[in-house]
Amino acid sequence: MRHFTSVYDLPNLEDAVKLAREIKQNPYGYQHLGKNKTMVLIFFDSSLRTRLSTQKAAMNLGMNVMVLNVKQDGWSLETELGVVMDGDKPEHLREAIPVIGTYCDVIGVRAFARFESKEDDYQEKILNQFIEFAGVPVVSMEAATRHPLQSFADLITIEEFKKRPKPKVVITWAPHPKALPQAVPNSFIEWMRQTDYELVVTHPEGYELAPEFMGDLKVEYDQKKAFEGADFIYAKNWSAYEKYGKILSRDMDWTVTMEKMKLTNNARFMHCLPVRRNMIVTDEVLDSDRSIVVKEAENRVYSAQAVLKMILEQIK
Ligand code: SN0
Repeated sequence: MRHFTSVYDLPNLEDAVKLAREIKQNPYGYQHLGKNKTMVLIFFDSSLRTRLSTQKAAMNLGMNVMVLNVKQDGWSLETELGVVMDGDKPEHLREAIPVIGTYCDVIGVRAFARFESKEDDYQEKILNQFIEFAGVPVVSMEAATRHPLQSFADLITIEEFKKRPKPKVVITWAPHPKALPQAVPNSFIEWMRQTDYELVVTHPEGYELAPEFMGDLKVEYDQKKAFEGADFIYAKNWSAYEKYGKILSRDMDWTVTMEKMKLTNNARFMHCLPVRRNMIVTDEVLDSDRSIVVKEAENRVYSAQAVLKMILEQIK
């Protein structure tokens, strides 16, 4: 594996989950791989878990890590090709990316959907410039359309907590005050569709996700029906794909409550975090033993470490 931007980059999904779980038992077993290797983490957007867990993963592998928060610390970067740079952005990605590439062996990059153009976001304009110009492997730490390190951690977590071989996994939309990207649900669905789990997607009308992620999956528009017999409830807000980036509903009837959790098969509650309490999910659910959001976040270290191990083995 050279770059990691989606589930399709993994040589084998089952082996990858096995590797991550093995690394969790023995996190320092591959320190020789990262000796004298450097990772740069570039953030165009905020982060807590991704920054710390990816850095921890790299350090567990013996790597050195440098972090750049573009908005706070770097030059404002121009991302459009062919423009006259007479505005407020002094540097172009076209130079910045290959320069960063000369300072490190692996680049991690976070660049959310910008909601200026659906085409630009869904063509992954920024991530693909990194892949084209970096000269070193690139790891997506949430791009415009996917968040693969999160989905990988989600899958590890479900494998750890599942009580039957083919659990029913439900991803539900929930209300939020801001317009959020579709990256987390897109990616979660993409990964879950690679398993033999029963996957159900539920959301209000108008929140249909891109066909390239949904495939032949049918939406269950009745949230309560979707919850029946579920083993995992994965909540997430996203903005509309069709009416791109729009908020069509703030309907608090979609908030995950303990009453709804009672419709499930003692389901565990999952969310990628950060989570808006009493918008997405009630305090009661989050503070109960149904919630595994912290265990899920912990697994971010091991998804990142499995990915970095596979990449380091290729660049040795
Ligand atoms: C991001 C998202 O893609 O939804 C990152 C999730 C891992 N979430 C947010 O930006 C939440 C911001 C907020 O205001 O709650």
